Amino acid sequence: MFAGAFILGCSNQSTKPETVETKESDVTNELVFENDLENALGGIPGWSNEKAVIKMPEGLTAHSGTFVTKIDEVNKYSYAFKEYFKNINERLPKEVVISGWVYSTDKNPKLSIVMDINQDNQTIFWKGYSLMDKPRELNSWFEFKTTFPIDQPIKPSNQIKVFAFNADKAAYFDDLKITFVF
Ligand SMILES: [Ca+2]
Repeated sequence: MFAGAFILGCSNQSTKPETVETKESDVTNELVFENDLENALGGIPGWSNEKAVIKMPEGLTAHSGTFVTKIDEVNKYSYAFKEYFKNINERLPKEVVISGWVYSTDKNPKLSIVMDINQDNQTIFWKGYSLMDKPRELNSWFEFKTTFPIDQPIKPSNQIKVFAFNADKAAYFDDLKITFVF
């Protein structure tokens, strides 16, 4: 669509500014936070729980670089995206798209991605996405992606947390991506 508009713009100068405006409004409709975990231990605004960040154990390969976030039956919560809506954007999101890569050494039937929306740490609502609800290959990286609609009223003062949770045995996550759609 953009390519077509661009060709039109070349033959007719007056259409050019319109094309640019459309493109910009498309882009500002989304805000993306990506994290490959490589710099997580140094502290990144909007992300927390650095104690769940490790170097991928010897003999295993991280999805990117060397750092990942690990959960198991003892350390239940992964490295997390945690931020107030007012710090993310002046508008409130309509949906949140969460994607990344997961590596599980065992079946981990309850392994999930959770989005928790809270006010002063009191959950207003939360949504979960089960990562192992279909047969998955163990000991290899696979990509996940889920979209959580914001289908209940939220306020700028609410906080959103996104994290992985509920592993009975080790599970590793890497290259997390949180996309806010406005
Ligand atoms: Ca990494």
